[in-house]
Amino acid sequence: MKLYIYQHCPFCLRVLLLRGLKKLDLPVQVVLENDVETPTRLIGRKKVPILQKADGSAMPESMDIVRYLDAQFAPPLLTAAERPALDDWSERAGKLIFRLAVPRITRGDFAELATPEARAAYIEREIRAFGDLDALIAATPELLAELNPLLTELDGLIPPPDGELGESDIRLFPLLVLLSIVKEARLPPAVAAWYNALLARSALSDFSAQAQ
Ligand SMILES: N[C@@H](CCC(=O)N[C@@H](CS)C(=O)NCC(=O)O)C(=O)O
Repeated sequence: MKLYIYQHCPFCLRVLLLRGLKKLDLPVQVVLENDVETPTRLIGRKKVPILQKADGSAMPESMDIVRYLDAQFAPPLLTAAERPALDDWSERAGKLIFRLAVPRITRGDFAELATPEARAAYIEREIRAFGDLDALIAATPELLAELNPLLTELDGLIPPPDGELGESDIRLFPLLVLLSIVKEARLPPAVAAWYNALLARSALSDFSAQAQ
């Protein structure tokens, strides 16, 4: 099996989190942002993550891959019930976190942006999705002022750091990884404890070393 990803991609981070937590021996290949051919050959369109299975078939969609891998490699890890309040938070805060993180990711050090052509393709894709990226950087204080009350709210919702995990945790974690590229962002204590415990257990690195 092989997993195709972009390092910055929050959907890919869902699968990377499960892979890390379950210590799966699953090779990872980073696809360049201007490589249309590889994902199209596998799933007929330019999207990651993609899991290439042992039989050569390819599976798209992060949560499908997460469920498949969790079922394939016993014991199952994602045994906690859905947490609707957490999913609702991820839905609301996600849009804000994307607007903070994406312009910084376009300037960041990620393997999928390793060539000038790949970075240019990514910048073009994100300008199509988010508009003027410099304007988003300039709006950092306003975006953080909107996000901080949401982070305080999350501090009251977050499960204990050593608790049972479920799909809601898998959806939330990548948003906090994205936020780690925002230098001024601060996690409240319970959120930080949960996040740092998952980082340590999964042996993943976040983007804080290149925070801007
Ligand atoms: N619903 C998909 C979304 C995956 C997705 O949007 N991936 C983005 C990267 S974050 C992508 O590959 N975009 C490529 C493009 O649109 O060119 C999933 O959960 O896997």
